[in-house]
Amino acid sequence: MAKQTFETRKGEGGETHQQVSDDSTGTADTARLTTNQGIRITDNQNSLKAGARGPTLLEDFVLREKIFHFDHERIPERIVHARGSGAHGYFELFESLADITKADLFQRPGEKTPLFARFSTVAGGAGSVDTPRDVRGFAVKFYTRQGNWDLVGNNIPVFFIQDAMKFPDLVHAVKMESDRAFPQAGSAHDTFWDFASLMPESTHMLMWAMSDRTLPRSLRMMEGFGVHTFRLVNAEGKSTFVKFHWKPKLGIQSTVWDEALKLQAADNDYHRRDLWEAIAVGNFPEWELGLQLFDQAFADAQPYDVLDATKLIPEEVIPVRIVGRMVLDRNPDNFFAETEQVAFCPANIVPGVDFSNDPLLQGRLFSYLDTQKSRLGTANFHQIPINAPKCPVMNFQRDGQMQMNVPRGRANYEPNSLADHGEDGGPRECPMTGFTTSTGRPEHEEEGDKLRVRAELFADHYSHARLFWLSQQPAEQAHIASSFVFELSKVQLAQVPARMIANLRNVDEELAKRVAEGLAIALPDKKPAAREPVSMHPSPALSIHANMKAVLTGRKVGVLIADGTDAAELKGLLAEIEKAGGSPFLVSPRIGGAKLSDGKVMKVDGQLAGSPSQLFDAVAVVLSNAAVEDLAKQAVAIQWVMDAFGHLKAIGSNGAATPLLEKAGVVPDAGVVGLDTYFAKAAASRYWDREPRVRVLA
Ligand code: HDE
Repeated sequence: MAKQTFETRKGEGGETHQQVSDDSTGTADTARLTTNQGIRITDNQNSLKAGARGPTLLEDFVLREKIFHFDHERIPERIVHARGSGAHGYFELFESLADITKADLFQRPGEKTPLFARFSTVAGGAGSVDTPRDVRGFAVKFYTRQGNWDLVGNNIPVFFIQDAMKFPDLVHAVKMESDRAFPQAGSAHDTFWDFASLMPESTHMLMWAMSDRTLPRSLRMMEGFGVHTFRLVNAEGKSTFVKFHWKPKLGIQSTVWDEALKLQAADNDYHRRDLWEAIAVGNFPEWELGLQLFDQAFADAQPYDVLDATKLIPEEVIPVRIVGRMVLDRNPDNFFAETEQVAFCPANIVPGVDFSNDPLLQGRLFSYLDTQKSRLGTANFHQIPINAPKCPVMNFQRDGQMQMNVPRGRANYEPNSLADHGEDGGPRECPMTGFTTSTGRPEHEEEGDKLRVRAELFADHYSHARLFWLSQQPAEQAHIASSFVFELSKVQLAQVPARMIANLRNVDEELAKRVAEGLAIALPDKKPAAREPVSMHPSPALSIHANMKAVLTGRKVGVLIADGTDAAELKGLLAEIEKAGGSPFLVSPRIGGAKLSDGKVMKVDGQLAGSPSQLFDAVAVVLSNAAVEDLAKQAVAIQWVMDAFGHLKAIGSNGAATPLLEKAGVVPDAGVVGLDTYFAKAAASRYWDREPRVRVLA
């Protein structure tokens, strides 16, 4: 029998008892399996039975506790944004913003504030795929010295609706249909388009949703936006309107639709894996935080309302001022404890940041706190480590389910005079450093009668949708038109596609015509606009293609090899890819590797059948004459090359690989190159000019 002693340890959470063992095996105490009550378990393989073949006994508390806990492992998933991936990191300030805000994290250049970020899709359940056509959530929790600030945004700067009143309708419409429970994680179905076509205010967001913004190549390569207009407030109480932007260091990069569809089969966890692996190898994802700052006079002078979340302020009008950066440098230790239990709330702000009257934002201020209670089951969810502020939390809130703190003394009310009697009287309010709500002048002066109305300019539903359309390059416009065709072609309610196109005629006649032609239906009459659209200058900042970075950094190159591949040629290629910052991923017909020309076996990262080319940003095919004869007969190899070509990727190949390229229908263009030093440069781009040759777009 092991000798046991008990030691008392003072910990952060009070006093804990730690068992110290001294048994003959010398196994560390922490390696001993115990029940949740700390009882050591002798056998974790067999339940307790009355005889070897007898019934299991009810008294087996070890079994019952284990199964009981397992039964309750799942918690309600988020009603939206259920599928997500998160990481720890920090925010580093570049310049002091003391003149604009008193928020502590914006005072001292160079200072770092810890944070946790979570990215998500919106419509699908927690186990759904990573790459549907969907908006991406972009939520950041800053653990500042003044408390937690949550910037809970999306990868698109506008939203579908203007008023929180419509959110449950929007979400019901987009999620799987309630009688049949499909489709999962996709908007291409009746109820979504029925609703969207009846909501002209959603038109601008639909343009974004139908663009490649909803098909990000990587979570590391998408922008983030706070969406609403917020306020920054300085020490004098002066408030400045602000829109928050996150700019990815790797540039924006999207996939093409066919690629996104195939990715759903190739890797259900494509984005989650990509984020995890990048952080694990030290390629820390990074974004710059930018601000668009403006005042009431600017707001009043615009032909749209800055409180309307379906509108944006073009960067060409108010430039984005870069003030700091976010770096994600640590994967979660435990997905459930951190990524699943993290509870964001737009109402979590710090002194120096404040809300605007945006009616969508105002509704969110209620919703998130409410949802956390139902998801995490207790009003004490803020005590879970991932949600707990990293500054002192002191108040008279008490009790509730799963109370983790042990408040001392009897001061659970205020005012009290217990301190006069030598007892701890507890904390007090602080008029000087506490949070003060901005008076919101002059915006709030417009408050009048209580009315269920929308402000006048909210009725302009099309100007910004047109601005977005006109700011896209031709290939992007073709993708948008084709996405409308794809989505509407899945709709079975006869009246819906025509109703949607009637709306689109207000955005752009050409777009409406292309969608109608793609669906082979007559162009419907134009829907009368509630308010005539105004014309705005195109904004190149809204185009992905205009802002992509032709760099290989952070990108993956699939390299197909087989027995007989020339060792020197392969070595040179891998060195070139790595020199350019890319990560080669070796693929061969068999996972054990390929025997190269020098007789040595080259280990590979993936088997051909399990590593389709949509997993990569560019591909290279390095084969021997003997191997190509065999591979050119195999559908999997032909498809590998054909998809890379169809997805507009660079294809590098050696001479011996030519028969396979020919079989795959590859025709020469700027992206079809040899394996010389030019390959790494070519691999950093996509070849949009090729697209009309590989698919018909609307
Ligand atoms: Fe959310 N949203 N939302 N939302 N939202 C939630 O909160 C809601 C909106 C966003 O990674 C929920 O914890 C309402 C806009 C993100 O955990 C819920 C309205 C934007 C995330 C909720 C909106 C967002 C959520 C579900 C209209 C971009 C995931 C679970 C008034 C600015 C955060 C949860 C994470 C999550 C409500 C509109 C972004 C139900 C009522 C606009 C990124 O509370």
